[in-house]
Amino acid sequence: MRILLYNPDNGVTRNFMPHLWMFLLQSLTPAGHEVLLIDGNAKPMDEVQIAQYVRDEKIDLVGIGAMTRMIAKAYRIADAIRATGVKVVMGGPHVTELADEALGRDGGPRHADAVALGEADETWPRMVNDAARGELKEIYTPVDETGKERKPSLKDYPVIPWQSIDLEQFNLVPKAAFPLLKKVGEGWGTFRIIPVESGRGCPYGCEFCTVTGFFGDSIRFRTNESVVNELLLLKARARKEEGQMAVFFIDDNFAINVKRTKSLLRDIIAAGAQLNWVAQISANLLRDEELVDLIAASGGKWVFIGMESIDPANLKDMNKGFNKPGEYAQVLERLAKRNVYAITSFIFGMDNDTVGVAERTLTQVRTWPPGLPIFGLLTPLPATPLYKRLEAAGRLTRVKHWQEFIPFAMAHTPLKMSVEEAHAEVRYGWAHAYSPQALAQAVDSLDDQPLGYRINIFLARLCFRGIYFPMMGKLAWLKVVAENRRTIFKLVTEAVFGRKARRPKTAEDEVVYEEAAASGD
Ligand code: B12
Ligand code: SF4
Repeated sequence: MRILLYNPDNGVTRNFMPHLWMFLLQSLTPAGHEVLLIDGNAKPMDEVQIAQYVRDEKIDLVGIGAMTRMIAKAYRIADAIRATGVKVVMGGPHVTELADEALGRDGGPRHADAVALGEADETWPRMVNDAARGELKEIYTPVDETGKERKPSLKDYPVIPWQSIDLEQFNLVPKAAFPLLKKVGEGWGTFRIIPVESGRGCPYGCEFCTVTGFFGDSIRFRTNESVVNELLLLKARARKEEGQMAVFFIDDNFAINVKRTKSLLRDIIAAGAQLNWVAQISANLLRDEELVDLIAASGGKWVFIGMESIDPANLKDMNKGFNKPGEYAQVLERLAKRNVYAITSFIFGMDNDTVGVAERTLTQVRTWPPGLPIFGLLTPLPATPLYKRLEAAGRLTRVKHWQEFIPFAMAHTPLKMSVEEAHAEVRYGWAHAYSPQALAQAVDSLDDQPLGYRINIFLARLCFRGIYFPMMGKLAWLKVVAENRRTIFKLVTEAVFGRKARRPKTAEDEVVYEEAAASGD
């Protein structure tokens, strides 16, 4: 069969990296079938285009995966494909929780011929074989011989052939940025961020999160050797294509077992498998100095920290009392000392939030080393404890909010603010953290870092801005470039003419500065 795996875009932002499930299922597909991949973030298609593609490419089976946020688009695409007579199977967190919706068993229209519940590493090959024989069933559940749910072990993780996979659609270097990036150094023809998992599962059970329910509260790890080999493959590819390759360890909590993480990082260093990497790690686990040393030495550049709130009462409500706002600054300083920075994620619209929460949060953020703050609204995702609590209390205002997806819009009313006030707080957060002034400050505060580093921070900030402010078209980008022209001019001037002597920070520096200025250095 010719199989197409498709991941829809969310219509608002473009993801900066491809989705792992597609490469994983491609690698797990039984021999004898050809698998094509389309990520709507990189190759946007509407319903008409995808139906045409399926006909032109003579596709026999389509697999679609989607988070709740993209499910409405996923269903529209699935409907268009099914109308051509081709079967559609769906998987991922949303249809796992609401299989009846996808199968049209809840009174609504049917969108999928079959769904894979939960992790599909072991069920996908069965689905493909059944589809090839024309015997596709409706529901595939990962169970053992006795019918008990079985989570796949990651001990025999497949080798994803990164050396040969077509990654053309996933190059992040925009052509317009070439001249600037060339100045930063050789090897910027491509820039890819590749998802790699080293383990699955998280026992913490935060109230709003799908993960503990979906992947389970017991944690499974790949072997160090298999992760290291994957990094070596990626490194070799980057060298071959004279490009940049970074890795996003998509584990929900990369350091959930600190001993294991340290041993993995040591093995990465020993094998010379370092690539620049990003990972999600909760703040409580970053108290360990040795861990942070190893993060930096193994290539760690950014850590995504789900801070959620600076209010301990909110954190307690969300079952995330292990986050201690009092130690956030210390944790970020510890990282920054090793040139590792943080993507700090906040949620507004929690029950103890009141008007002004965005400014109160930003006041703290401004005292921290520069990072990438992101702001979202508390969203009741299907089957989470949060959803169940709000539903039981009759507080959901849009019970099936995913069917009519609106970015950054609440689906329930918080206790101490109106919905509109919560929306305004998020807008305030983004507008003030990503204003041209804030971007310039972030670049200036890293004045003692190499130029390439500061350009990276600046570009990362520009891209992150696009999570909230639509930046999909050329016009939107031009506007942003115009607004930030001073910072761009400064960085470009430095790239072309070299760096001016820096402004002194201490009396001792002042002498050096004056001498440098006198010598024209
Ligand atoms: C990496 C990641 C991201 C990346 C983007 C995705 C990417 N390019 O990889 C980033 C950081 C951008 C991101 C953003 C967001 N994310 Co996210 N993300 C993840 C994360 C950590 C890993 C995803 C992953 O690769 N997992 C590993 C793979 C192997 O698992 P999987 O994708 O589930 O696939 C398996 C099965 O589901 C199944 N499967 C999946 N698809 C298909 C398709 C078919 C046909 C079949 C048969 C099977 C199948 O088979 C796979 C193998 O077992 C997950 C949590 C998690 N651990 O999964 C959250 C998660 C998916 N994200 C989540 C959320 C909520 C978001 C945001 C909305 C957060 C926000 N408030 O802004 C945004 C929205 C992004 C957008 N574009 O709109 C939720 C989704 C819950 C839900 N019900 O939809 C999750 C589960 C985390 C959570 N806290 O609950 N995310
Ligand atoms: S720590 Fe992260 S992955 Fe684990 S339950 Fe909480 S939000 Fe989800």
